[in-house]
Amino acid sequence: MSASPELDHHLTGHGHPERPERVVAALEGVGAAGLGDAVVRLPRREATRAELLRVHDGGYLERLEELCAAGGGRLDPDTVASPGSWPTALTAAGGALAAVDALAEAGEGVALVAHRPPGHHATADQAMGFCLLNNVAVAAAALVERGERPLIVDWDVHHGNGTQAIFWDQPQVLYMSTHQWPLYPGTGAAQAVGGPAARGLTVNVPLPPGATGDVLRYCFDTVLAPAVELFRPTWALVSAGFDAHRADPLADLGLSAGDFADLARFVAGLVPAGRLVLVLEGGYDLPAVTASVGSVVSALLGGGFRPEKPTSGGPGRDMVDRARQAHERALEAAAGPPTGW
Ligand code: OKP
Ligand code: ZN
Repeated sequence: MSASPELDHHLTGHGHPERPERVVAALEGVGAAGLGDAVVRLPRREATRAELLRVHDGGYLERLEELCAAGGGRLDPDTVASPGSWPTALTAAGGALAAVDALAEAGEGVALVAHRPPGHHATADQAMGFCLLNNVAVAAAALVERGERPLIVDWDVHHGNGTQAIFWDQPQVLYMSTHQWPLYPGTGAAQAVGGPAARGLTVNVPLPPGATGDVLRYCFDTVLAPAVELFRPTWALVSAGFDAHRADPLADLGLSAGDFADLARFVAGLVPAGRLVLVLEGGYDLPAVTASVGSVVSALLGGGFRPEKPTSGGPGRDMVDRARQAHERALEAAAGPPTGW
């Protein structure tokens, strides 16, 4: 696990949902799972400039660092930087890198990266949607550099437009997102399937308000699993937002902590043991974050913490079917499988 709430100096201002207490809530979940010595805390480290440059524009990094050094400021209507945001963001991206390194070294285990700010809306050269640096993309790019083929599963309730844009035409990365539709940021239509060199390696599954865990499980079974069978990822990274939880104040999906546990176990089964990293994205109801993180780590490490039952009965299977059809058409239309398939 990588987390350092005591060194979190990214201040978003009174009333902002993306607040330091979120990481404390996530850590409480790990504690509630009662796994004891099975959980180790990785040493904190910052991402280097070279590691960030694999996905971010150099000029953007300089502007962001300077803005923070000059006292901070507003980057978009709901994205702010404070003086401490730069080192805190470097530590969040560094946490994702440290998790990859630690698992590669150990050859076993799973990693949870619980830092802020989140990352999946950050593009190569733009902060937005509470995100400054794209933590999961930085980790995926490090894996690609090592010749790996990462799968990114983004179950945050918002579409990860930044991650999608960064790997849009990159045949070594498979990106799949489930997200409420319509909702911020407005990207992630099922018809968005990747660039010419990576057609079908972006998989978007927009879902209606009220969708429950069974709809997500159906999606993972019928859309994610077939894509994974073709792509054969060597690692899995999860953009693990917990704002698809039914209690979240920013969105209207109907998941429970138990659903996130099921999804995590499903993703773990898609890659070899010791190759799964969960990176915290959103999640704004603190008790829901605690219950969800606790359930996920417990499910992955064989504990019995399961405070909320899985859910079912909500709408959205038809949208899953449509997304699967869009993905199948993308593969048929590609003039042959792109490199990487
Ligand atoms: C970040 B993450 C527009 C509201 C925009 C931004 C939400 C960012 C979510 N009027 N809100 O994906 O959880
Ligand atoms: Zn979100």
